[in-house]
Amino acid sequence: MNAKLLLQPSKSLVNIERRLFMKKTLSLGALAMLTGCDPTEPSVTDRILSAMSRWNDDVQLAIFSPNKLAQVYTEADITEDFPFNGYYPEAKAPVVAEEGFRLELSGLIGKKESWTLEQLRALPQESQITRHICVEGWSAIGKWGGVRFSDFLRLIEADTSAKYVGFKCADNYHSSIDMATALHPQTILALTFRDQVLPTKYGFPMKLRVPTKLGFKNPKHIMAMYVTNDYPGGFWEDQGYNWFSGS
Ligand SMILES: Nc1nc2c(c(=O)[nH]1)N[C@H]1C(S)=C(S)[C@@H](COP(=O)(O)O)O[C@H]1N2
Ligand SMILES: [Mo]
Repeated sequence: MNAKLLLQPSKSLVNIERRLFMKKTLSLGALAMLTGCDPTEPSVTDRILSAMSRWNDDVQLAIFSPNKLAQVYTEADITEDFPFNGYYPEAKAPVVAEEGFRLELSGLIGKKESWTLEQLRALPQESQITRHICVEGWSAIGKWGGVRFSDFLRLIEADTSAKYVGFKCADNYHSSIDMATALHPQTILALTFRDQVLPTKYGFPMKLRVPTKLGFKNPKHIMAMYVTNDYPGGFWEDQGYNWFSGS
């Protein structure tokens, strides 16, 4: 994906932004409904996103409602040939060996011991069928399974009063989310895609599935994570994409 410049928002989108602000509600689905447009249509997504990017991160954080759920779908809705995306072509996706793999933990975490995939698979698992929306103008419905992230954060005694959770990936990608989103019930440390071990292209060994955020805030190939109060940014975030990028 190219770090394309964000377009100027139209007047109507600015108004929508204002209306949403007053309603203290903003979800990707709601944006699509309010604009009356198909969020899968590229130019529309660009315009929605440009309006969202002007949104102040702190304001968004303040009005984020931690229990608002992203829409869930049925097995029949799952997109066949779910797209691959990365800042490189699919053939370059990093191949991480399960043998010897350990998820490394650091920062404001009580229990910093690393985790094997076996250990993560032994924790209670759940799955979700949700829509992934990419800033590049496509969306697709997928099914991911794994560990509810809030459960994991509590298990490792993360300081959940801290501001951010950051992720480092095998391909040098990185991203971060606010703690409210980390604790959202639909945020999961995904180990499977369509009930199979997460394939390389979709982020083996694991991906953070965050249905309340845009695709680029769903890091794949996670090798390490940390909890911090220092703003961590991210690969696309550092190139100008709105950090919050979600609902
Ligand atoms: N490690 C890593 N994670 C990443 C990316 C990437 O390039 N590297 N791209 C992001 C973007 S922009 C999108 S849209 C999704 C694509 O996920 P998919 O390949 O499962 O569709 O992964 C996100 N997470
Ligand atoms: Mo994306």
